[in-house]
Amino acid sequence: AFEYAPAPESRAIVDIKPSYGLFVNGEFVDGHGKSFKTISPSTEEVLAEIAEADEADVDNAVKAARRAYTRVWGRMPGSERAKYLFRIARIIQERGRELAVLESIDNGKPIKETRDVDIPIVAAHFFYYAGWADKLEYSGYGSTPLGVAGQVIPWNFPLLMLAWKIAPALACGNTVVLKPAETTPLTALLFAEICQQADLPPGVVNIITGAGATGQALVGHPDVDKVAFTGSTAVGKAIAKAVAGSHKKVTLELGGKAANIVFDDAPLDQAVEGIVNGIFFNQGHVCCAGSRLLVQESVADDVLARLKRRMATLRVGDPLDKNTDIGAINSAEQLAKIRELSDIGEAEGAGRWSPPCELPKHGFWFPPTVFTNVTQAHRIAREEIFGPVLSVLTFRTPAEAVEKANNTPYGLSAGVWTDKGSRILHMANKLRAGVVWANTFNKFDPTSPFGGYKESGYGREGGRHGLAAYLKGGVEQ
Ligand code: TXE
Repeated sequence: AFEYAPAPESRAIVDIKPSYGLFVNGEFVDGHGKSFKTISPSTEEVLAEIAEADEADVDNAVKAARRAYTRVWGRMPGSERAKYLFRIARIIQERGRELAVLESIDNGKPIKETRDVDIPIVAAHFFYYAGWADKLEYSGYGSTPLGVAGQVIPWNFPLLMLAWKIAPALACGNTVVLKPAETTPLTALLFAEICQQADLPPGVVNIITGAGATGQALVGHPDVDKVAFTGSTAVGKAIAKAVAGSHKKVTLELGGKAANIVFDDAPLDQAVEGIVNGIFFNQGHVCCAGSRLLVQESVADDVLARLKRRMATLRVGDPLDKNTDIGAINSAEQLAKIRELSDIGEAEGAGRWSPPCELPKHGFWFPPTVFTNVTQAHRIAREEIFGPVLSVLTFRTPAEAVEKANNTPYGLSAGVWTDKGSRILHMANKLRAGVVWANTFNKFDPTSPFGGYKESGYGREGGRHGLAAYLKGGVEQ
């Protein structure tokens, strides 16, 4: 059992209002539709009542974005747009603590991640793309924006996914209507306030809240020129079908089942840290999570023993406690999915292990879990669990590692742990994954493109390549 220190990050620094409207044309307005509640997954308390945008609300937001594009943003010199993006980046830094606490409360992820990872990278994205705004002629994709972007994002990195979507869109001269996920709307709504604080012209950024139907209305709106989606593969396919044949340009960032491959010459303690980071970071709610450990047979027992020792030190609990490693699972639905797939793993004959772990009484929790003796036929080796659950498979030769790593419908990321530089290059060439990390994992940087192969989607976000999605001359990769 763990002893918890009282949460030192005080909730007092965030101001959660009882209810929120939609952010359209620079101000908060009431929606025509219904409303829904957002709850804290670590306590199950209701945080706020959120407007659910209907088709008329979506239409208003798209109209506001179109007006702002035609009259202001689409004709503003890049050097002027850059000033707004730099201003937003600086306000994010200034209000970083507030954003981090709010994100941890609404999403359930540990404060040390929101404070040290999510929010700094959010600011870094705005700084990075601010730098591109007046240099687009060097992008290789021209400098003509597309128009209005409709963006739908998931709940696992609410503010970071917002930054990945909004920063490049604005830098290129597009205006935006963005829909955050229904379980994590609060930081996007605080970002709307930041847009006001930065004096961003009304309508350049519009935030509309709601569930799948709102997202569907947004991506289907005839006056949206660009659709950017991050979420499940099933919804990504539905969106691709819905926009097929239209003028809309689409980028999709979908699921993953990444292999984290450990060779016998790897520095094993370092590799174990990478395995832990790969699957337990953000409760495993990560599209590029290293959810399949492929370990070379000769070191498998050793690596597993070290991994279990390390897992026993992970602290699960209050997201606002700075010592917490694993926070709350984002929703009851996601918890049910993780439980179901884990039970299937056990029923299919894999060996299940978690360290002794006393979970809080309220909220949604799942202990760090490892499955051994997993075969490629097992569902836990094939399907995205999106939780703190690792499936371990072994291999003998590099060729076998490649074959197993690529044996998945996905292709978002992979990790290679070895002391041999030539092996890293060999593996990186053979792995069908958009990102291959070498002797590290889950490293994100605004200068690096990110995106998938196969059912992990298409298009790239981040870096120079991330501009392609928002410029007329860019083609999907
Ligand atoms: O995703 P959805 P869910 C995977 C992960 C997870 C599973 C289900 O395996 O367990 O998906 O999660 C909006 N048209 N990922 O159900 O439904 C929705 O409101 C337009 C991986 O939460 O895809 C939300 O804003 N939009 C992933 C967003 O889509 C629609 C991150 C994502 O929700 C829509 C999240 C529709 N028809 C889940 N239906 C990753 N790649 O990181 C829903 N939405």
